[in-house]
Amino acid sequence: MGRKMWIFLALPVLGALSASGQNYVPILPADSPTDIIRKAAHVIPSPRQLRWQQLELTAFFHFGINTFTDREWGDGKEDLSLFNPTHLDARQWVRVAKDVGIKQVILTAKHHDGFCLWPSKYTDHTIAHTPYKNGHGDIVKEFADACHEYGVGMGIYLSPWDRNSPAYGDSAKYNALFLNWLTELLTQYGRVDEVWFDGANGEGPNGKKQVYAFEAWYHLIRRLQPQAVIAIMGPDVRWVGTESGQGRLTEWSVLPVNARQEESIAVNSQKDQTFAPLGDLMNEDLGSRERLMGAKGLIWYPAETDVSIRPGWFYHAKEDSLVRSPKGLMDLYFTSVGRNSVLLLNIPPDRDGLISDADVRSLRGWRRAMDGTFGLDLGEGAVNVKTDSGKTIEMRLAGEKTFDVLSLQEDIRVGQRVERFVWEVESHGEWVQVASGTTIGYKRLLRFPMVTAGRIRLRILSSREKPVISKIGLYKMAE
Ligand code: FUL
Repeated sequence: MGRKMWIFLALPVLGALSASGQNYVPILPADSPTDIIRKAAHVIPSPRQLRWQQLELTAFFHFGINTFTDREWGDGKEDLSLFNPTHLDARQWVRVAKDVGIKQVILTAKHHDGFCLWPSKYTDHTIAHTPYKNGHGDIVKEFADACHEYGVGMGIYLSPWDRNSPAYGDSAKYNALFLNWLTELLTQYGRVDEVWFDGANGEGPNGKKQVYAFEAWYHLIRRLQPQAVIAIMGPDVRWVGTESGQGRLTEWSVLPVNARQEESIAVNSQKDQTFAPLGDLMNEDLGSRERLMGAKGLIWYPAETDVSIRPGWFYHAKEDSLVRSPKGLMDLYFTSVGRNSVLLLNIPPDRDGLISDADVRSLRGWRRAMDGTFGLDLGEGAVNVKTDSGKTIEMRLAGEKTFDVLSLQEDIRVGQRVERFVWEVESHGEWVQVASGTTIGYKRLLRFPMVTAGRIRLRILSSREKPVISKIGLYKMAE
């Protein structure tokens, strides 16, 4: 369930400029393939995208009427008297997340069933009509206050698809309502760092045809919470294309832009712009040289890997034994953050309104494994013995070291450039290849059978302009 729908309409809005690179760059008819690749090498994240990428770990809290009906998608006809989390403690949710190293959390303020976790003035289908705190509760507020108290980024998920609202399908009316909801969420709860628009829509062939006013939504968000990234059906953060937790081995953050936006560029030049990329985001290849050649422009559009700690997105008691293990969570880290993506891990609160023990245990085990693995960088104290025009980086370690994990990072503030590399260690006077890969981007993690060596080297076999590696780390997996 939950395959995102990709109807890319017009998505104007942002675009940070810096001295050397741009968040968006047009491709002109006269540009040669070499020009295009040079341009691609200089597309860079906006400040809000950079901040988001550096978080690495973020979380989702799926919580709502589905928690009480044991469903994944509600139909909007739920009896709201069922909603009564008696021990709800949003501070516990945020603490659990923070303790495991998660830097930003997103709450499903309204899922597809239309139930609002805050007492919106614009619909009756809200928490105000539940037994929770006798109708005086506001879970968005409890959540936001906890985020701000603990210094964890706060994000809002607001489902465009709405199975409850009578306005849904009356495009103008629903879009106005949606703007009202957004305004409430963006003005009543302090700083917001991410707004998540789900592409999922289960309307069948005879369903309601709602045309979303994305541009108006984006402009409102930029005006009210300019630091917030807009994810998925949005310009700043792209869905990785699967809910399995497996990012691509070749993951480019620089993608072709939808051609249609050329007009907007002209009209809005000098303004904050944003564009959606062309095509199917589930495709294996989104940013290869071949892909870029046909583009009308290039944008920075990085991947977010959303995945649940349980089989479902909402809490179901029957899934208590199916919570991902610490090892499973570690694997997710490697296949998301380790593949140039941010991890968005869903941890759904239960009917009491708490993250359940099973999830907490697993998360703690994962944290221990993370600390045990990444707490000590065996590359510390290494001396750079050769850097040949950025293409070969050779280092002498501070003694012989034994390791089985390599972490590579590009300085994405200047762009994403590496296309292919090999990783070698010196053994008995000879260079032996232990790993290889394609893209690096913000971070690339590689695992390989344990090796012991005193000299190591990274050889970049192919790149777009001069690669800029910002960090090489060596680690040994914790037991
Ligand atoms: C999907 C939705 O349909 C799921 O219920 C969940 O919210 C997931 C994160 O996105 O598209």
